[in-house]
Amino acid sequence: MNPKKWLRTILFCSCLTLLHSCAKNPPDIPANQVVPTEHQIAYQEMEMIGFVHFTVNTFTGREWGYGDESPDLFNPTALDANQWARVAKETGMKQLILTAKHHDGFCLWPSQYTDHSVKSSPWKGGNGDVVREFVNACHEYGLKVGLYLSPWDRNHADYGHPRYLTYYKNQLKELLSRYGEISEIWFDGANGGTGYYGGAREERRIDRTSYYQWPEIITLTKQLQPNSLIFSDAGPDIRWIGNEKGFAGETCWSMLNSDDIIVGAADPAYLNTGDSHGAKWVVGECDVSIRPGWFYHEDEDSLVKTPQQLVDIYYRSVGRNGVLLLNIPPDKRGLFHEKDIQVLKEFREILDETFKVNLAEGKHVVSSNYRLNHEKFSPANMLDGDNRTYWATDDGTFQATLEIDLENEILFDRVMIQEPIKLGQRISEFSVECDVQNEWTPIAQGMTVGHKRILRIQPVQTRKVRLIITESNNIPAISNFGLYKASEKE
Ligand code: FUL
Repeated sequence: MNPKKWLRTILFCSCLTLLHSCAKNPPDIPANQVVPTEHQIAYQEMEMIGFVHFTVNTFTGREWGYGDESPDLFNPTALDANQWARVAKETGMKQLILTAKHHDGFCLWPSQYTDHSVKSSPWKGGNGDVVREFVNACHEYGLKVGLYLSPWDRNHADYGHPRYLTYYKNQLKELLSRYGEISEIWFDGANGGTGYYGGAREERRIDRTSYYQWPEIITLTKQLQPNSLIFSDAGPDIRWIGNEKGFAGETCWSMLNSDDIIVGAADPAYLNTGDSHGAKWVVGECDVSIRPGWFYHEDEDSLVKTPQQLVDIYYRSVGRNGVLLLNIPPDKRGLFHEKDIQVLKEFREILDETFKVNLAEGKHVVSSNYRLNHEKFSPANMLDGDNRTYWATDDGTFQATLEIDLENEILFDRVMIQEPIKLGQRISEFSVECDVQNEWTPIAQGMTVGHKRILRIQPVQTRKVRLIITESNNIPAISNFGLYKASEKE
C-alpha cells in the first residue's frame, strides 16, 4: 500500500473507533460557564455542618464581648471537644467550625502575638489549647475542620490602624499552619464600633471597602490552605445567606456577582436568592443557632429550638440548595448541654425516618426526550439512587416532561429533586403534577433546584406523578428524584 493510502486507512479506522467509543460512552452534556469547584461540590454534598461558639462570653453571659474581659473568666470545668464531635457526627454533621477568636478578641489558642488568650487563663494552668483539642476531636470522628477568626477585634489596641492587619494576618498564619487541614475559614461581616481597644474605650469605624485588604487575606489563606473554602458575605467560595434564621430563598442560585459586594454591607436579599446571571459559583451557607443566642446562656435553656423547628429549618436550607450551619454553643462546663443534645437526636431521628425510603426509586419513568436516546442520559438514571448518573435532553431541548409510574397508589408529601451541579445549575422553573382520577393535578412548583430541592406538599395518594421542566438556562439535567412520606413526628 502506498503511504497516502496507509494514512487514509489509519485515519478512517481511528474515526470509526472514536465514533464507536462515543456511542458506547458519549461525553457528559456541555457544562455551564459557571460551575463549582470540586471542593465546592463536596461542600454542598455535606448538607449539614455545625458551629461552635465558645469564648469568654460563655462565662459573662454576653453575645458580643467588649474586649476588656479578663482571661481569668475563661475556666471551663469539664471541656470535652470529643463530646462535641461525637454528638455532631451522630446527628449527621460533616464538619464543625469553632470561633477561634470572636469580636472580643480572646483567643482560644495560645497565640504568640497576644497574651489575651487561653495561655493567660486558669484553664489547664494556662497550658491549654482549645483549637488543638477541637481539631483532634474532629479528626477522631472523621469531621472536617473549620475556623472562625473575627476580623473585628474589640480588645486590640491597634484595631482601626493598618498595624492591626499585620496582627490579624499573623494570627491567620498561626491557625492555618499549625493545625493541619482547615476546610473552611469564616470571615464575619460585623465590623467596627465601640470597644476596649487596649484601654482606649472608644468607638472606631473602619472603611469596609478598603481596611482589611481582603484580596491579600484571601491570597494568604489559599497559599497556606489551597483546599480550603473561604466564607464571607462575598465569598469567594461560600456566601452568607442573608439572615441568621437558616433560611435560603425559595429561589436560590449558587451563582452570584460577588466582585462588587462589600463584606459587612451586602444586600441580604441578593445573598438570599443568589443570581441566575452570577459570574461566580458561591454556595449559600445558612447559619442559625439552636438557641436564641450564639453563645451559651443558662437563661436560654428553656428556649432551645424544638426538633420540629430544626426540621423546618432543614427544609428551608438544605431543601433549598443551601448548606445548613447549625450552632450548638458549649456551656460553662465546656460541654454541649443535655437539652441541646436531646433535641439534636430527635431532629436526626425525624429526618432519618422521613428520608429512609424513596418511594419512587427504581420505578418506571418515561421522558418526553432523552439525549441521543442513550442510556447514559436515560430518565431511569434519576430513580437509580445514584447521584452520579443523570437524565438530560438533546441539544436545543430546554423543556421536558418526566412521567413516573409508581405501579400502585402511593401516599407521599415530600418531593425531592437534584441537579448534577458539577455541570452547573440550570433549571429555572418546574412543576410537579399527579394523576387524580385521570386528571393531571398540580401539587408543587418552583423555580430553582440546584444540589437539592425538597418541596413539602399536602399528602397525596396517586399512582402517577410527573415533573415538568418549563424553563432552563441550558439543556436540563436531573440526577435524583424522590418521593417521601414525612415522619409523624414532623
Ligand atoms: C455574626 C456575629 O456578630 C455573631 O456574634 C455570630 O458570630 C454570627 C455567626 O455572626 O455576624
